[in-house]
Amino acid sequence: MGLPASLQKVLFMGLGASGKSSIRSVAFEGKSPEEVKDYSATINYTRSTKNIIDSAFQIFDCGGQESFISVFIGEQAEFIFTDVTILIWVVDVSNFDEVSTSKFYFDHAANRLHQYSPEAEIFCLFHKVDLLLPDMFDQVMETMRDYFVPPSDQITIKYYSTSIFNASIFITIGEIIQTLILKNTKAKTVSEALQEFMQTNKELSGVAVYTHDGLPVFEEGMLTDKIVVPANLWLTNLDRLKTEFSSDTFKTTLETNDYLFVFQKIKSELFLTGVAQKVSPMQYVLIKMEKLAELVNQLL
Ligand SMILES: Nc1nc2c(ncn2[C@@H]2O[C@H](COP(=O)(O)OP(=O)(O)OP(=O)(O)O)[C@@H](O)[C@H]2O)c(=O)[nH]1
Ligand SMILES: [Mg+2]
Repeated sequence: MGLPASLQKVLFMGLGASGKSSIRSVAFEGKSPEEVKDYSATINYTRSTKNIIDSAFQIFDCGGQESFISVFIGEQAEFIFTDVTILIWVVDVSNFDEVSTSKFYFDHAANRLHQYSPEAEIFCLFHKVDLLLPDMFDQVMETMRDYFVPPSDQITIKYYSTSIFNASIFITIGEIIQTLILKNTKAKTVSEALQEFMQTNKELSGVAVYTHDGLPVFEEGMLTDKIVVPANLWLTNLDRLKTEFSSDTFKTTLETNDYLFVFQKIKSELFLTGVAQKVSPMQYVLIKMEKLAELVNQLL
């Protein structure tokens, strides 16, 4: 394991209590939504690092109270916004009263980012969507998108709707992180191997590699969106299984009416998962997955 090629700086910003620290804990530290229920404000900012394959991320979780944000976009702007790879701006969509305040700081942050890290990408998360009434969802999202336009036409933003109480947070953060990981040679090799494997092994409908926190880092094939929830459930229970059987190697299958899922621990704190339609004989699927695990392990 060589030194990481470079440390990629990831900023989480947004108003106080919008959900930044919760997202960080759930998506990067394997916490359950229940464990982050009690709100305690981030003072100033926290810094943590996360390694995924050969990529290393330095995650800045910036406190969102106005006394902090105003300093980040003010006196400390150069320090905060220099060498940034991505900015993730979190907006609490259930808190209508503060949306305009969030946009005010967002514009400043986006401009600062453009000034100090012109190559950085901006992701805007409309968060806590679980608190919206289902029939309001589309309208609220449309309004939010129209409102959070970039402050200048040189800045582009990608928008997502998220909640820590469903798979959306893993899908979203996974998608954001995947683009960064794939800049790395080793990761690219793994991704290509998965692609090739899927082309020649039609018994499988989808394969994915997850971090042990539940983030999808590679996904290939048609049905990968079906994997995220079972993968998360499996990962949450894995620690208990490990304790009970004092074993480190686990392979589990899960059958539904239509699908067969296989979960398997591989190297580097990663998990290989696959989904097949039940028309494929189980034994075939298991053998293929075993082969794929071996292949990926060699590449990691
Ligand atoms: N309903 C709902 N609540 C959430 C969600 N995400 C976070 N929360 C709750 O919102 C509160 C926000 O907490 P934090 O994540 O600490 O907020 P923060 O953005 O880090 O706040 P500061 O550190 O003050 O900037 C917590 O009580 C979370 O449980 C979500 O997706 N849905
Ligand atoms: Mg916080």
